[in-house]
Amino acid sequence: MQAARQIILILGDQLSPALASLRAGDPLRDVVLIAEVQEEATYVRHHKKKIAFVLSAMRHFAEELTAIGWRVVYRTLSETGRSGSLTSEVSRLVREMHPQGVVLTEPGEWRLRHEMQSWPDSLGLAVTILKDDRFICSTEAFARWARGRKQLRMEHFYREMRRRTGLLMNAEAPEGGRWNYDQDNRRRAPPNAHMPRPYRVEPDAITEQVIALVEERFPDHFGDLKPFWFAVTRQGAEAAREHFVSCALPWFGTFQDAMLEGEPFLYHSVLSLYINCGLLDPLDVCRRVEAAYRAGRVPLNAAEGFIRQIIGWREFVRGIYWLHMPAYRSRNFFGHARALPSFYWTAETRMACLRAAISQTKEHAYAHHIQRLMVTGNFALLAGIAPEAVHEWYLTVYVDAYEWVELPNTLGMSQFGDGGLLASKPYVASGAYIKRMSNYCEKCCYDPRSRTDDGACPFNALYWDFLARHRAKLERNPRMAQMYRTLDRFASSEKAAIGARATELLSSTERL
Ligand code: FAD
Ligand code: DLZ
Ligand code: SF4
Repeated sequence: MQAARQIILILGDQLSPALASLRAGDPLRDVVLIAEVQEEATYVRHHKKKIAFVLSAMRHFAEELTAIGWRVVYRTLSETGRSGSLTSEVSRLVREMHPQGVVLTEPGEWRLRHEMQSWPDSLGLAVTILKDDRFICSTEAFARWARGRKQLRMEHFYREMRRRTGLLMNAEAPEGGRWNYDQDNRRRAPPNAHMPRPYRVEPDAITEQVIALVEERFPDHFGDLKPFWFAVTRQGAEAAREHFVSCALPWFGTFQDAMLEGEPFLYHSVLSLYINCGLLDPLDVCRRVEAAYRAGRVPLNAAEGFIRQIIGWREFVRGIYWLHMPAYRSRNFFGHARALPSFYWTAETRMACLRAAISQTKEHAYAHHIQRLMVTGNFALLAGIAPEAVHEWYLTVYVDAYEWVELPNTLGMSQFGDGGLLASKPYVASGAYIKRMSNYCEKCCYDPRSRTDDGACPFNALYWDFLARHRAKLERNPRMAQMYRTLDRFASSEKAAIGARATELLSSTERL
Protein backbone atom coordinates (compact mmCIF):
# COMPACT_ATOMS: atom_id res chain seq x y z
CA MET A 1 0.00 0.00 0.00
CA GLN A 2 1.24 3.51 -0.88
CA ALA A 3 2.98 5.18 2.10
CA ALA A 4 1.32 7.95 4.10
CA ARG A 5 2.68 10.55 6.46
CA GLN A 6 -0.09 10.14 9.01
CA ILE A 7 -3.11 7.95 9.55
CA ILE A 8 -6.15 10.01 10.51
CA LEU A 9 -8.57 7.74 12.36
CA ILE A 10 -12.22 8.82 12.14
CA LEU A 11 -14.76 7.22 14.48
CA GLY A 12 -18.39 6.46 13.73
CA ASP A 13 -19.61 9.53 15.61
CA GLN A 14 -17.09 11.89 14.00
CA LEU A 15 -18.61 12.18 10.55
CA SER A 16 -17.84 15.90 10.11
CA PRO A 17 -15.61 17.24 7.30
CA ALA A 18 -14.61 20.15 9.59
CA LEU A 19 -13.38 17.75 12.30
CA ALA A 20 -10.20 18.95 14.06
CA SER A 21 -8.14 15.96 12.83
CA LEU A 22 -9.16 16.56 9.21
CA ARG A 23 -8.40 20.28 9.50
CA ALA A 24 -4.94 19.34 10.80
CA GLY A 25 -4.32 16.87 7.98
CA ASP A 26 -3.17 17.06 4.39
CA PRO A 27 -5.17 15.15 1.74
CA LEU A 28 -2.04 14.82 -0.40
CA ARG A 29 0.10 13.16 2.26
CA ASP A 30 -2.23 11.61 4.86
CA VAL A 31 -4.66 8.74 4.75
CA VAL A 32 -8.02 8.54 6.52
CA LEU A 33 -8.98 5.27 8.23
CA ILE A 34 -12.64 4.47 8.88
CA ALA A 35 -13.32 0.98 10.24
CA GLU A 36 -16.47 -0.99 10.95
CA VAL A 37 -15.62 -3.24 13.89
CA GLN A 38 -17.45 -5.87 15.89
CA GLU A 39 -16.33 -4.44 19.22
CA GLU A 40 -18.09 -1.10 18.69
CA ALA A 41 -21.33 -2.89 17.77
CA THR A 42 -21.22 -5.23 20.76
CA TYR A 43 -19.63 -3.51 23.80
CA VAL A 44 -23.31 -3.16 24.50
CA ARG A 45 -25.62 -5.06 22.18
CA HIS A 46 -26.87 -1.97 20.33
CA HIS A 47 -30.32 -1.76 18.76
CA LYS A 48 -30.11 -3.15 15.20
CA LYS A 49 -31.34 0.12 13.76
CA LYS A 50 -28.60 2.05 15.54
CA ILE A 51 -25.89 -0.18 14.09
CA ALA A 52 -27.38 0.11 10.60
CA PHE A 53 -27.64 3.90 10.94
CA VAL A 54 -24.03 4.35 12.11
CA LEU A 55 -22.53 1.96 9.54
CA SER A 56 -24.50 3.40 6.63
CA ALA A 57 -23.61 6.97 7.68
CA MET A 58 -19.93 5.92 7.93
CA ARG A 59 -20.00 4.45 4.40
CA HIS A 60 -21.62 7.58 3.00
CA PHE A 61 -19.13 9.79 4.84
CA ALA A 62 -16.23 7.84 3.29
CA GLU A 63 -17.72 8.68 -0.13
CA GLU A 64 -18.07 12.34 0.88
CA LEU A 65 -14.41 12.54 1.93
CA THR A 66 -13.22 10.75 -1.20
CA ALA A 67 -15.17 13.20 -3.34
CA ILE A 68 -13.33 16.15 -1.78
CA GLY A 69 -9.93 14.58 -2.36
CA TRP A 70 -9.10 12.49 0.69
CA ARG A 71 -7.50 9.06 0.36
CA VAL A 72 -9.77 6.86 2.52
CA VAL A 73 -9.06 3.32 3.68
CA TYR A 74 -12.48 1.94 4.56
CA ARG A 75 -12.73 -1.42 6.32
CA THR A 76 -16.11 -3.14 6.26
CA LEU A 77 -17.38 -5.39 9.01
CA SER A 78 -16.86 -8.37 6.72
CA GLU A 79 -13.18 -7.40 6.31
CA THR A 80 -12.50 -6.77 10.00
CA GLY A 81 -14.07 -10.04 11.10
CA ARG A 82 -15.72 -11.17 14.30
CA SER A 83 -13.01 -9.94 16.64
CA GLY A 84 -12.19 -6.58 15.06
CA SER A 85 -11.62 -3.54 17.23
CA LEU A 86 -10.47 0.00 16.54
CA THR A 87 -7.15 -0.85 18.19
CA SER A 88 -6.56 -3.90 15.98
CA GLU A 89 -7.51 -1.99 12.82
CA VAL A 90 -5.22 0.95 13.53
CA SER A 91 -2.43 -1.45 14.33
CA ARG A 92 -2.99 -3.39 11.08
CA LEU A 93 -2.84 -0.23 8.95
CA VAL A 94 0.26 1.02 10.78
CA ARG A 95 1.99 -2.27 9.90
CA GLU A 96 0.91 -1.91 6.26
CA MET A 97 1.77 1.77 5.77
CA HIS A 98 4.55 2.64 8.23
CA PRO A 99 3.31 6.19 8.84
CA GLN A 100 5.09 8.69 11.10
CA GLY A 101 2.09 9.00 13.36
CA VAL A 102 -1.59 8.51 14.05
CA VAL A 103 -3.89 11.50 14.53
CA LEU A 104 -7.44 11.53 15.80
CA THR A 105 -10.04 13.74 17.42
CA GLU A 106 -10.72 12.76 21.03
CA PRO A 107 -13.33 10.01 21.30
CA GLY A 108 -16.66 10.71 22.99
CA GLU A 109 -16.44 7.78 25.40
CA TRP A 110 -14.06 7.31 28.31
CA ARG A 111 -13.76 3.60 27.47
CA LEU A 112 -11.97 4.34 24.18
CA ARG A 113 -9.98 7.29 25.52
CA HIS A 114 -8.59 4.99 28.19
CA GLU A 115 -7.77 2.25 25.69
CA MET A 116 -5.91 4.73 23.49
CA GLN A 117 -3.48 5.60 26.26
CA SER A 118 -1.54 2.44 25.43
CA TRP A 119 -1.39 3.13 21.67
CA PRO A 120 1.91 5.08 21.55
CA ASP A 121 3.68 2.09 23.17
CA SER A 122 1.84 -0.68 21.37
CA LEU A 123 2.07 1.03 17.96
CA GLY A 124 5.56 2.40 18.53
CA LEU A 125 4.79 5.85 17.11
CA ALA A 126 3.35 9.22 18.03
CA VAL A 127 -0.41 9.35 18.61
CA THR A 128 -1.87 12.86 18.54
CA ILE A 129 -5.30 13.31 20.09
CA LEU A 130 -6.92 16.64 19.23
CA LYS A 131 -9.72 18.39 21.10
CA ASP A 132 -13.22 17.93 19.74
CA ASP A 133 -14.17 21.52 19.01
CA ARG A 134 -17.60 20.60 17.69
CA PHE A 135 -18.62 21.21 21.32
CA ILE A 136 -19.05 24.81 22.42
CA CYS A 137 -17.51 24.30 25.86
CA SER A 138 -14.24 22.38 26.09
CA THR A 139 -13.80 19.92 28.95
CA GLU A 140 -11.14 22.25 30.41
CA ALA A 141 -13.44 25.28 30.24
CA PHE A 142 -16.19 23.26 31.95
CA ALA A 143 -13.79 22.19 34.70
CA ARG A 144 -12.81 25.85 35.21
CA TRP A 145 -16.48 26.86 35.38
CA ALA A 146 -17.20 24.07 37.88
CA ARG A 147 -14.22 24.77 40.13
CA GLY A 148 -15.18 26.33 43.45
CA ARG A 149 -18.93 26.04 42.86
CA LYS A 150 -20.85 24.27 45.60
CA GLN A 151 -23.52 23.11 43.20
CA LEU A 152 -23.41 22.70 39.44
CA ARG A 153 -26.68 23.84 37.97
CA MET A 154 -27.51 23.71 34.27
CA GLU A 155 -29.38 27.01 34.37
CA HIS A 156 -26.26 28.96 35.45
CA PHE A 157 -24.08 27.17 32.92
CA TYR A 158 -26.67 27.81 30.21
CA ARG A 159 -26.60 31.56 30.77
CA GLU A 160 -22.83 31.51 30.30
CA MET A 161 -23.30 29.62 27.03
CA ARG A 162 -25.90 32.15 25.86
CA ARG A 163 -23.46 34.98 26.57
CA ARG A 164 -20.58 33.13 24.94
CA THR A 165 -22.45 32.27 21.74
CA GLY A 166 -24.59 35.43 21.63
CA LEU A 167 -27.62 33.22 20.84
CA LEU A 168 -30.91 34.98 21.62
CA MET A 169 -29.06 37.86 23.23
CA ASN A 170 -29.54 41.60 22.90
CA ALA A 171 -26.18 42.91 24.01
CA GLU A 172 -26.00 41.63 27.63
CA ALA A 173 -29.73 40.93 28.02
CA PRO A 174 -31.61 37.77 27.09
CA GLU A 175 -34.09 38.13 24.25
CA GLY A 176 -37.57 38.90 25.60
CA GLY A 177 -36.19 39.76 29.05
CA ARG A 178 -36.16 36.19 30.42
CA TRP A 179 -33.51 33.49 30.12
CA ASN A 180 -35.88 30.57 30.24
CA TYR A 181 -39.43 30.08 28.94
CA ASP A 182 -39.94 26.58 30.31
CA GLN A 183 -43.07 27.58 32.20
CA ASP A 184 -44.80 28.18 28.84
CA ASN A 185 -43.78 24.72 27.67
CA ARG A 186 -45.97 22.32 29.63
CA ARG A 187 -49.16 22.00 27.60
CA ARG A 188 -50.93 18.71 26.98
CA ALA A 189 -51.23 17.88 23.25
CA PRO A 190 -54.81 17.56 21.91
CA PRO A 191 -55.25 14.14 20.22
CA ASN A 192 -56.62 15.73 17.02
CA ALA A 193 -53.73 18.22 16.69
CA HIS A 194 -51.84 18.64 13.44
CA MET A 195 -48.80 16.30 13.53
CA PRO A 196 -45.78 17.10 11.34
CA ARG A 197 -43.94 13.68 11.48
CA PRO A 198 -40.14 13.53 11.06
CA TYR A 199 -38.37 13.73 7.71
CA ARG A 200 -38.03 10.30 6.07
CA VAL A 201 -35.59 8.95 3.50
CA GLU A 202 -35.97 5.76 1.47
CA PRO A 203 -32.95 3.46 2.03
CA ASP A 204 -30.50 3.57 -0.91
CA ALA A 205 -28.39 0.62 -2.10
CA ILE A 206 -25.70 1.21 0.55
CA THR A 207 -28.24 1.30 3.36
CA GLU A 208 -29.96 -1.83 2.03
CA GLN A 209 -26.61 -3.66 2.05
CA VAL A 210 -25.93 -2.54 5.60
CA ILE A 211 -29.40 -3.60 6.74
CA ALA A 212 -28.78 -7.08 5.30
CA LEU A 213 -25.36 -7.22 6.99
CA VAL A 214 -26.79 -6.21 10.38
CA GLU A 215 -29.59 -8.76 10.09
CA GLU A 216 -27.05 -11.47 9.35
CA ARG A 217 -24.46 -10.44 11.97
CA PHE A 218 -26.64 -9.30 14.86
CA PRO A 219 -29.92 -11.25 14.60
CA ASP A 220 -30.33 -11.44 18.39
CA HIS A 221 -29.90 -7.74 19.08
CA PHE A 222 -32.90 -5.74 20.31
CA GLY A 223 -35.16 -3.83 17.94
CA ASP A 224 -36.61 -3.71 14.44
CA LEU A 225 -34.49 -2.92 11.39
CA LYS A 226 -37.44 -1.94 9.26
CA PRO A 227 -38.98 0.42 8.48
CA PHE A 228 -35.64 2.26 8.13
CA TRP A 229 -36.17 5.93 7.29
CA PHE A 230 -33.27 7.80 8.89
CA ALA A 231 -31.15 10.05 6.71
CA VAL A 232 -27.58 8.72 6.40
CA THR A 233 -25.88 11.58 4.56
CA ARG A 234 -25.11 15.20 5.46
CA GLN A 235 -27.50 16.37 2.78
CA GLY A 236 -30.27 14.18 4.18
CA ALA A 237 -29.63 15.33 7.74
CA GLU A 238 -29.75 18.96 6.58
CA ALA A 239 -33.07 18.31 4.89
CA ALA A 240 -34.34 16.78 8.17
CA ARG A 241 -33.18 19.90 10.01
CA GLU A 242 -35.01 22.22 7.56
CA HIS A 243 -38.13 20.06 7.76
CA PHE A 244 -38.09 20.33 11.55
CA VAL A 245 -37.57 24.09 11.59
CA SER A 246 -40.46 24.76 9.24
CA CYS A 247 -42.92 22.01 10.22
CA ALA A 248 -42.51 21.24 13.94
CA LEU A 249 -40.38 23.89 15.68
CA PRO A 250 -43.23 26.43 16.01
CA TRP A 251 -45.00 24.02 18.42
CA PHE A 252 -41.86 22.43 19.91
CA GLY A 253 -41.88 24.55 23.06
CA THR A 254 -45.56 24.46 23.90
CA PHE A 255 -45.86 20.66 23.66
CA GLN A 256 -42.31 19.73 24.69
CA ASP A 257 -43.47 17.71 27.70
CA ALA A 258 -46.57 16.18 26.12
CA MET A 259 -47.11 12.50 25.28
CA LEU A 260 -49.76 11.03 23.01
CA GLU A 261 -50.73 7.46 22.23
CA GLY A 262 -49.66 6.53 18.66
CA GLU A 263 -47.55 9.70 18.24
CA PRO A 264 -43.94 8.81 19.03
CA PHE A 265 -42.43 12.10 17.82
CA LEU A 266 -44.98 14.90 18.37
CA TYR A 267 -43.12 18.18 17.71
CA HIS A 268 -39.65 16.91 18.63
CA SER A 269 -36.84 17.39 16.17
CA VAL A 270 -35.49 13.81 15.91
CA LEU A 271 -32.14 15.44 15.20
CA SER A 272 -30.06 14.07 18.10
CA LEU A 273 -28.89 11.10 16.02
CA TYR A 274 -27.54 13.41 13.32
CA ILE A 275 -25.99 15.89 15.73
CA ASN A 276 -24.33 13.19 17.83
CA CYS A 277 -22.73 11.36 14.91
CA GLY A 278 -21.47 14.57 13.29
CA LEU A 279 -23.81 14.95 10.33
CA LEU A 280 -25.14 18.21 11.80
CA ASP A 281 -23.21 20.85 13.70
CA PRO A 282 -24.97 21.73 16.99
CA LEU A 283 -24.14 25.44 16.94
CA ASP A 284 -25.18 25.75 13.31
CA VAL A 285 -28.56 24.13 14.11
CA CYS A 286 -29.04 26.64 16.95
CA ARG A 287 -28.15 29.58 14.72
CA ARG A 288 -30.75 28.46 12.16
CA VAL A 289 -33.36 28.14 14.89
CA GLU A 290 -32.52 31.64 16.09
CA ALA A 291 -32.78 32.94 12.51
CA ALA A 292 -36.26 31.38 12.19
CA TYR A 293 -37.26 33.20 15.38
CA ARG A 294 -35.78 36.53 14.24
CA ALA A 295 -37.63 36.15 10.92
CA GLY A 296 -40.90 35.78 12.86
CA ARG A 297 -41.40 32.15 11.81
CA VAL A 298 -41.34 30.61 15.31
CA PRO A 299 -42.23 31.92 18.77
CA LEU A 300 -39.60 32.70 21.38
CA ASN A 301 -40.61 29.91 23.78
CA ALA A 302 -39.94 27.36 21.00
CA ALA A 303 -36.60 28.81 19.89
CA GLU A 304 -35.34 29.34 23.45
CA GLY A 305 -36.55 25.89 24.57
CA PHE A 306 -34.76 24.19 21.68
CA ILE A 307 -31.53 26.17 21.97
CA ARG A 308 -31.43 25.50 25.74
CA GLN A 309 -31.49 21.74 25.13
CA ILE A 310 -28.42 22.00 22.92
CA ILE A 311 -26.17 24.71 24.33
CA GLY A 312 -27.48 24.07 27.85
CA TRP A 313 -28.24 20.43 28.59
CA ARG A 314 -26.15 18.79 25.88
CA GLU A 315 -23.00 20.69 26.77
CA PHE A 316 -23.67 20.47 30.51
CA VAL A 317 -24.03 16.67 30.58
CA ARG A 318 -20.83 16.29 28.56
CA GLY A 319 -19.01 18.50 31.05
CA ILE A 320 -20.27 16.42 34.00
CA TYR A 321 -19.29 13.19 32.23
CA TRP A 322 -15.65 14.15 31.67
CA LEU A 323 -15.37 15.80 35.08
CA HIS A 324 -16.42 12.64 36.92
CA MET A 325 -15.51 9.62 34.80
CA PRO A 326 -14.66 6.84 35.41
CA ALA A 327 -16.05 6.85 38.98
CA TYR A 328 -19.35 8.34 37.79
CA ARG A 329 -20.44 5.13 36.11
CA SER A 330 -20.62 3.18 39.38
CA ARG A 331 -22.41 5.75 41.50
CA ASN A 332 -25.54 4.43 43.16
CA PHE A 333 -26.88 6.96 45.68
CA PHE A 334 -29.91 4.89 46.70
CA GLY A 335 -28.13 1.52 46.63
CA HIS A 336 -30.69 0.20 44.14
CA ALA A 337 -30.05 -3.38 43.02
CA ARG A 338 -33.14 -4.87 41.38
CA ALA A 339 -32.95 -6.40 37.90
CA LEU A 340 -34.55 -4.65 34.94
CA PRO A 341 -38.00 -6.19 34.29
CA SER A 342 -38.04 -8.19 31.09
CA PHE A 343 -40.80 -5.98 29.61
CA TYR A 344 -38.13 -3.36 28.95
CA TRP A 345 -37.03 -5.72 26.16
CA THR A 346 -40.40 -7.04 25.03
CA ALA A 347 -42.83 -4.15 25.66
CA GLU A 348 -45.19 -6.80 27.02
CA THR A 349 -46.75 -5.01 29.96
CA ARG A 350 -50.28 -3.94 30.79
CA MET A 351 -49.05 -0.47 31.78
CA ALA A 352 -50.09 1.53 28.70
CA CYS A 353 -47.49 4.29 29.13
CA LEU A 354 -44.56 1.88 29.39
CA ARG A 355 -45.95 -0.28 26.59
CA ALA A 356 -46.12 2.76 24.29
CA ALA A 357 -42.65 4.08 25.14
CA ILE A 358 -40.96 0.69 24.85
CA SER A 359 -42.83 -0.40 21.68
CA GLN A 360 -41.77 2.75 19.83
CA THR A 361 -38.24 2.29 21.16
CA LYS A 362 -38.22 -1.19 19.62
CA GLU A 363 -39.58 0.09 16.33
CA HIS A 364 -37.73 3.40 15.90
CA ALA A 365 -34.84 3.31 18.43
CA TYR A 366 -36.40 6.59 19.56
CA ALA A 367 -38.40 7.97 22.45
CA HIS A 368 -38.62 11.64 23.30
CA HIS A 369 -37.23 13.18 26.44
CA ILE A 370 -40.31 13.02 28.65
CA GLN A 371 -40.92 9.39 27.75
CA ARG A 372 -37.29 8.56 28.65
CA LEU A 373 -37.39 10.60 31.85
CA MET A 374 -40.92 10.33 33.19
CA VAL A 375 -42.06 6.91 31.91
CA THR A 376 -39.23 4.37 31.53
CA GLY A 377 -36.80 6.27 33.78
CA ASN A 378 -39.39 7.16 36.41
CA PHE A 379 -40.60 3.56 36.67
CA ALA A 380 -37.03 2.19 36.95
CA LEU A 381 -36.22 4.63 39.74
CA LEU A 382 -39.45 4.01 41.66
CA ALA A 383 -38.94 0.25 41.33
CA GLY A 384 -35.35 0.43 42.61
CA ILE A 385 -33.63 -0.98 39.51
CA ALA A 386 -29.81 -1.01 39.62
CA PRO A 387 -28.67 2.22 37.86
CA GLU A 388 -26.00 0.32 35.96
CA ALA A 389 -28.67 -1.93 34.39
CA VAL A 390 -30.79 1.10 33.52
CA HIS A 391 -27.75 2.79 31.99
CA GLU A 392 -26.95 -0.24 29.87
CA TRP A 393 -30.53 -0.37 28.61
CA TYR A 394 -30.54 3.26 27.49
CA LEU A 395 -27.12 2.96 25.88
CA THR A 396 -28.32 -0.09 23.98
CA VAL A 397 -31.73 0.94 22.74
CA TYR A 398 -31.50 4.53 21.45
CA VAL A 399 -30.06 5.51 18.08
CA ASP A 400 -28.55 8.70 19.58
CA ALA A 401 -26.91 6.96 22.56
CA TYR A 402 -23.20 7.43 23.24
CA GLU A 403 -22.00 7.15 26.78
CA TRP A 404 -20.92 10.80 27.18
CA VAL A 405 -24.51 11.97 26.74
CA GLU A 406 -26.48 8.91 27.79
CA LEU A 407 -24.78 8.17 31.13
CA PRO A 408 -25.27 11.56 32.83
CA ASN A 409 -28.83 11.71 31.52
CA THR A 410 -29.61 8.22 32.81
CA LEU A 411 -27.56 7.78 35.93
CA GLY A 412 -27.65 11.46 36.92
CA MET A 413 -30.81 13.11 35.68
CA SER A 414 -33.10 10.10 35.56
CA GLN A 415 -31.91 7.78 38.35
CA PHE A 416 -30.38 10.37 40.73
CA GLY A 417 -27.57 7.84 41.11
CA ASP A 418 -25.06 10.67 41.53
CA GLY A 419 -26.97 12.00 44.56
CA GLY A 420 -27.73 15.35 42.95
CA LEU A 421 -24.62 16.35 41.04
CA LEU A 422 -26.65 16.88 37.91
CA ALA A 423 -30.26 17.30 39.02
CA SER A 424 -31.47 19.23 42.04
CA LYS A 425 -34.04 16.56 42.93
CA PRO A 426 -35.06 13.09 41.71
CA TYR A 427 -37.41 13.13 38.72
CA VAL A 428 -40.11 10.95 40.25
CA ALA A 429 -43.84 11.25 39.73
CA SER A 430 -47.02 9.31 40.35
CA GLY A 431 -49.56 8.34 37.69
CA ALA A 432 -51.17 11.78 38.07
CA TYR A 433 -48.28 13.38 36.17
CA ILE A 434 -48.53 10.87 33.29
CA LYS A 435 -52.30 11.33 33.22
CA ARG A 436 -51.90 15.12 33.05
CA MET A 437 -49.29 15.08 30.27
CA SER A 438 -50.65 12.27 28.09
CA ASN A 439 -53.70 10.27 27.06
CA TYR A 440 -52.08 6.92 27.88
CA CYS A 441 -54.17 6.37 31.00
CA GLU A 442 -57.43 6.50 29.03
CA LYS A 443 -56.80 3.06 27.54
CA CYS A 444 -54.85 1.56 30.43
CA CYS A 445 -56.20 -1.31 32.51
CA TYR A 446 -54.88 0.41 35.63
CA ASP A 447 -56.64 3.28 37.38
CA PRO A 448 -54.48 6.41 37.68
CA ARG A 449 -56.74 7.84 40.43
CA SER A 450 -56.39 4.89 42.73
CA ARG A 451 -53.40 4.29 45.02
CA THR A 452 -53.77 0.97 46.72
CA ASP A 453 -56.61 -1.05 45.14
CA ASP A 454 -55.86 -4.14 43.10
CA GLY A 455 -56.23 -2.23 39.83
CA ALA A 456 -54.46 0.92 41.02
CA CYS A 457 -51.84 2.49 38.79
CA PRO A 458 -48.50 0.96 39.88
CA PHE A 459 -46.78 4.36 39.71
CA ASN A 460 -48.93 5.62 42.60
CA ALA A 461 -48.01 3.26 45.45
CA LEU A 462 -44.44 2.99 44.16
CA TYR A 463 -44.10 6.77 44.20
CA TRP A 464 -45.21 7.25 47.81
CA ASP A 465 -43.31 4.17 48.92
CA PHE A 466 -40.15 5.50 47.23
CA LEU A 467 -40.46 8.74 49.20
CA ALA A 468 -41.02 6.84 52.43
CA ARG A 469 -38.14 4.39 51.80
CA HIS A 470 -35.63 7.14 51.01
CA ARG A 471 -36.79 9.70 53.52
CA ALA A 472 -33.43 9.93 55.30
CA LYS A 473 -31.69 10.79 52.04
CA LEU A 474 -34.26 13.18 50.61
CA GLU A 475 -36.30 14.99 53.23
CA ARG A 476 -33.76 17.76 53.78
CA ASN A 477 -33.86 18.65 50.08
CA PRO A 478 -35.97 21.85 49.97
CA ARG A 479 -37.42 20.85 46.59
CA MET A 480 -38.85 17.68 48.18
CA ALA A 481 -40.43 19.40 51.18
CA GLN A 482 -43.89 19.72 49.64
CA MET A 483 -43.99 16.01 48.76
CA TYR A 484 -43.07 14.99 52.31
CA ARG A 485 -45.67 17.35 53.74
CA THR A 486 -48.30 15.59 51.60
CA LEU A 487 -47.04 12.15 52.60
CA ASP A 488 -47.21 13.14 56.26
CA ARG A 489 -50.86 14.05 55.91
CA PHE A 490 -51.79 10.47 54.93
CA ALA A 491 -53.48 8.41 57.66
CA SER A 492 -51.29 5.64 59.05
CA SER A 493 -53.68 3.04 57.61
CA GLU A 494 -53.15 4.60 54.15
CA LYS A 495 -49.39 4.55 54.62
CA ALA A 496 -49.56 0.87 55.60
CA ALA A 497 -51.71 0.10 52.55
CA ILE A 498 -49.22 1.92 50.29
CA GLY A 499 -46.35 -0.10 51.78
CA ALA A 500 -48.22 -3.37 51.28
CA ARG A 501 -49.22 -2.53 47.70
CA ALA A 502 -45.66 -1.45 46.84
CA THR A 503 -44.22 -4.68 48.29
CA GLU A 504 -46.67 -6.69 46.22
CA LEU A 505 -45.84 -4.71 43.06
CA LEU A 506 -42.10 -5.01 43.56
CA SER A 507 -42.35 -8.75 44.03
CA SER A 508 -44.29 -9.11 40.80
CA THR A 509 -42.87 -6.55 38.34
CA GLU A 510 -42.74 -9.25 35.66
CA ARG A 511 -46.53 -9.55 35.78
CA LEU A 512 -47.41 -5.84 35.64
P1 FAD B 1 -35.58 17.30 20.89
O1 FAD B 1 -36.59 17.15 21.96
O2 FAD B 1 -36.03 17.78 19.59
O3 FAD B 1 -34.43 18.24 21.48
C1 FAD B 1 -33.55 18.97 20.63
C2 FAD B 1 -32.12 18.55 20.82
O4 FAD B 1 -31.65 18.94 22.09
C3 FAD B 1 -31.87 17.05 20.74
O5 FAD B 1 -31.74 16.63 19.41
C4 FAD B 1 -30.59 16.90 21.53
O6 FAD B 1 -29.46 17.13 20.71
C5 FAD B 1 -30.67 18.03 22.56
N1 FAD B 1 -31.10 17.54 23.88
C6 FAD B 1 -32.34 17.60 24.41
N2 FAD B 1 -32.33 17.18 25.68
C7 FAD B 1 -31.07 16.81 25.95
C8 FAD B 1 -30.42 16.28 27.09
N3 FAD B 1 -31.08 16.06 28.24
N4 FAD B 1 -29.12 15.97 27.00
C9 FAD B 1 -28.43 16.19 25.86
N5 FAD B 1 -28.99 16.71 24.75
C10 FAD B 1 -30.29 17.02 24.80
N6 FAD B 1 -29.87 12.34 24.37
C11 FAD B 1 -28.97 11.88 23.49
O7 FAD B 1 -28.61 12.60 22.55
N7 FAD B 1 -28.41 10.65 23.63
C12 FAD B 1 -28.75 9.82 24.65
O8 FAD B 1 -28.25 8.72 24.75
C13 FAD B 1 -29.73 10.27 25.58
N8 FAD B 1 -30.12 9.48 26.60
C14 FAD B 1 -31.05 9.93 27.48
C15 FAD B 1 -31.43 9.10 28.55
C16 FAD B 1 -32.36 9.54 29.47
C17 FAD B 1 -32.73 8.67 30.62
C18 FAD B 1 -32.93 10.82 29.32
C19 FAD B 1 -33.92 11.30 30.31
C20 FAD B 1 -32.58 11.63 28.28
C21 FAD B 1 -31.63 11.21 27.35
N9 FAD B 1 -31.24 12.02 26.26
C22 FAD B 1 -30.28 11.56 25.40
C23 FAD B 1 -31.75 13.39 26.12
C24 FAD B 1 -33.01 13.54 25.23
O9 FAD B 1 -33.99 12.66 25.68
C25 FAD B 1 -32.70 13.29 23.77
O10 FAD B 1 -31.64 14.14 23.35
C26 FAD B 1 -33.89 13.62 22.89
O11 FAD B 1 -35.00 12.87 23.30
C27 FAD B 1 -33.55 13.32 21.44
O12 FAD B 1 -34.68 13.48 20.62
P2 FAD B 1 -34.86 14.76 19.68
O13 FAD B 1 -33.71 14.90 18.79
O14 FAD B 1 -36.20 14.64 19.06
O15 FAD B 1 -34.80 15.91 20.74
C1 DLZ C 1 -21.84 3.09 17.60
C2 DLZ C 1 -20.77 2.61 16.65
C3 DLZ C 1 -20.96 1.40 15.98
C4 DLZ C 1 -22.19 0.60 16.11
N1 DLZ C 1 -20.01 0.93 15.16
C5 DLZ C 1 -18.86 1.64 14.96
C6 DLZ C 1 -17.83 1.13 14.13
O1 DLZ C 1 -17.92 0.07 13.57
N2 DLZ C 1 -16.72 1.90 13.98
C7 DLZ C 1 -16.55 3.10 14.60
O2 DLZ C 1 -15.53 3.76 14.40
N3 DLZ C 1 -17.52 3.56 15.41
C8 DLZ C 1 -18.65 2.87 15.60
N4 DLZ C 1 -19.62 3.33 16.45
C9 DLZ C 1 -19.39 4.61 17.15
C10 DLZ C 1 -18.40 4.43 18.31
O3 DLZ C 1 -18.93 3.48 19.23
C11 DLZ C 1 -18.13 5.78 18.98
O4 DLZ C 1 -17.29 6.50 18.12
C12 DLZ C 1 -17.48 5.65 20.32
O5 DLZ C 1 -18.36 5.05 21.22
C13 DLZ C 1 -17.02 7.00 20.87
O6 DLZ C 1 -18.12 7.83 21.16
FE1 SF4 D 1 -49.24 4.47 33.09
FE2 SF4 D 1 -50.60 4.33 35.38
FE3 SF4 D 1 -51.56 5.77 33.37
FE4 SF4 D 1 -51.53 3.11 33.20
S1 SF4 D 1 -52.69 4.34 34.64
S2 SF4 D 1 -50.91 4.55 31.60
S3 SF4 D 1 -49.65 2.60 34.29
S4 SF4 D 1 -49.68 6.14 34.49
